[in-house]
Amino acid sequence: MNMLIKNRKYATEITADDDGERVSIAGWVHEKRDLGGVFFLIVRDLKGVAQVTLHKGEGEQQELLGRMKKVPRESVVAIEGEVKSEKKAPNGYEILPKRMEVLSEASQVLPLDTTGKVGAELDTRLDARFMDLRTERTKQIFIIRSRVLKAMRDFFDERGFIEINTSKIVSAATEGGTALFPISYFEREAFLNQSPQLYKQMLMASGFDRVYEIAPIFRAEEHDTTKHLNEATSVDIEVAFVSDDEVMKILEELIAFVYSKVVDYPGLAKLNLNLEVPKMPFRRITYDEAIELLSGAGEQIEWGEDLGTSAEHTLGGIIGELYFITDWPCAIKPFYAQPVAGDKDICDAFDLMHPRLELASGSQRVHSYELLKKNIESKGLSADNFEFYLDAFRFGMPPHAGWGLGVERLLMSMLEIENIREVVLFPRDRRRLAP
Ligand code: AMO
Repeated sequence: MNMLIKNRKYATEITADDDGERVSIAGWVHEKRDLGGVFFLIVRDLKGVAQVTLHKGEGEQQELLGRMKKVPRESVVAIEGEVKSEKKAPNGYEILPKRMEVLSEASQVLPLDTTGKVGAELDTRLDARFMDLRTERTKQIFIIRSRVLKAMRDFFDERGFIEINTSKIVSAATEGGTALFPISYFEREAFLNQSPQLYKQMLMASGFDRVYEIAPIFRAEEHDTTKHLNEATSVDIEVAFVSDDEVMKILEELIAFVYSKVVDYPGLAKLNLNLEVPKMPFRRITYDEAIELLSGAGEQIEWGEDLGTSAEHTLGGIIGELYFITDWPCAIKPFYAQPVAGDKDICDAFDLMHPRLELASGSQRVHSYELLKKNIESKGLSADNFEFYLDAFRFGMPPHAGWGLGVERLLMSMLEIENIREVVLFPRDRRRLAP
């Protein structure tokens, strides 16, 4: 192993207190500045940047100076040198170089400017995503994404949930309204799963009681919007022996917990954000109240009609914070949503809304075999395709409830990002299948 790399320190691990120490760093050539008597090479790594300062005119350093001038920006280098405290440099120190190794030379013409000084279109950034991830803002989005996912796992773990992984190759649809991606599965047709819905419910019949899954969902959405992906990440939970009210509480507690783990993260500064943990309980309005509010704002929705983007924005403008819409018409909710006691047209279903968009949806589930079978058929689906699922309701299925939350939707709303593609490493949309 190259000793320079083996002993490498991150830029932020070195301080002015190391004055006089011999160190080695490794990273990408971020910037080069030639200022008459001195030459600066700014080296960037995961944690930050280090200033390498070479004073010209020192005889034996001529060869090093020549190589530093020549090395293209974004090449990968390892540098060994002496630390010198320097108030004006990043992190309060500079490195006086003794040796430099070019580990990988970059081509001269870069697809993007990694210093953030020259902006680029999102498409250009996504085409060169590996390089876009070198920019501070993009990098921080994905570090925050990782913190959010860890916070979620910690949250569920503390509450006694079991993490599950269900199959993504399936034989039946779960969510009416969005199309499936067909795949060829030997001599049969199969699909990419739209949601772990059927499986997480079946596990309630197994006695697992509280499960969660964080995994991809696949939706063949034809439209190309700033809030839809064809491959998204969903956080799903299912809980037995509880009502929808309890899983709504778990949802708002999860959101508040996740925010609390992000608000004091220093990297947020790179996104110019001032985050606050949302106050609980979140406001709850019924579907009827929602259409009344909309009508007051001049937007007419027929009872039984779904709320489109315009209605979501109008309501968001009126309410201005996270809120739930409850008591939905069963006609626009999936077959597994349980009707409220005494009214077969309204379901114990809910959506969690951010003023800009829907974040999650869930419900109390039908746990009666007969009603579920009837609901499947009345939605125009064939009960035969759901036999494996229906079976789980014939041999002891407890009452249960759950929800699904879009990770990308949560992130984009939290970080005030307009386009959902920004929070996915390699997004899949109507046009994009690579990288
Ligand atoms: P639903 O279809 O509402 O519910 O999906 C749940 C959440 O997943 C996210 N989501 C998406 N995000 C980006 N692009 C998409 N194409 C996309 N589709 C969905 C949204 C949405 O609120 N089985 C139920 C959940 C349940 O009842 O447990 C379901 O999948 O944030």
